[in-house]
Amino acid sequence: MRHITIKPIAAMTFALALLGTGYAQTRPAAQVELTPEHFSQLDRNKSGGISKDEYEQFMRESFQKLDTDGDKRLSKAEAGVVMTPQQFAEVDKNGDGELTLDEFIEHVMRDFDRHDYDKDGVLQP
Ligand SMILES: [Ca+2]
Ligand SMILES: [Ca+2]
Ligand SMILES: [Ca+2]
Repeated sequence: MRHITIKPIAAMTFALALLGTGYAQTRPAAQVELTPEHFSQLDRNKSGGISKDEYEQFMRESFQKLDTDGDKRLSKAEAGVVMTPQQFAEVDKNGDGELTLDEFIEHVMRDFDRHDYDKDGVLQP
């Protein structure tokens, strides 16, 4: 399968796990690659790029899917489906052992910015 040449975006792998890609029980999240199918699920308006809005929207939905008990926080167990304990610690800014939506979004949007090399607010394949 042809892979789009976006560098694997660390935080995006959290979300890709939720797209049901035969994910990471067997391999680390960092090795999940962005396939054209993933890309098109993120590129909702089919503009050929993933805008910040599209990315954030997708991540908010991902957070809700991960939050299986619906308390608006991700416990280590909930987040453990898609991230390693080390990643969890990075996202958990205040170190209280749970991820709020704010912590999660802040982390993933910083990741977006880091990969938006030309700083136009859109990730292109
Ligand atoms: Ca788009
Ligand atoms: Ca929860
Ligand atoms: Ca926290």
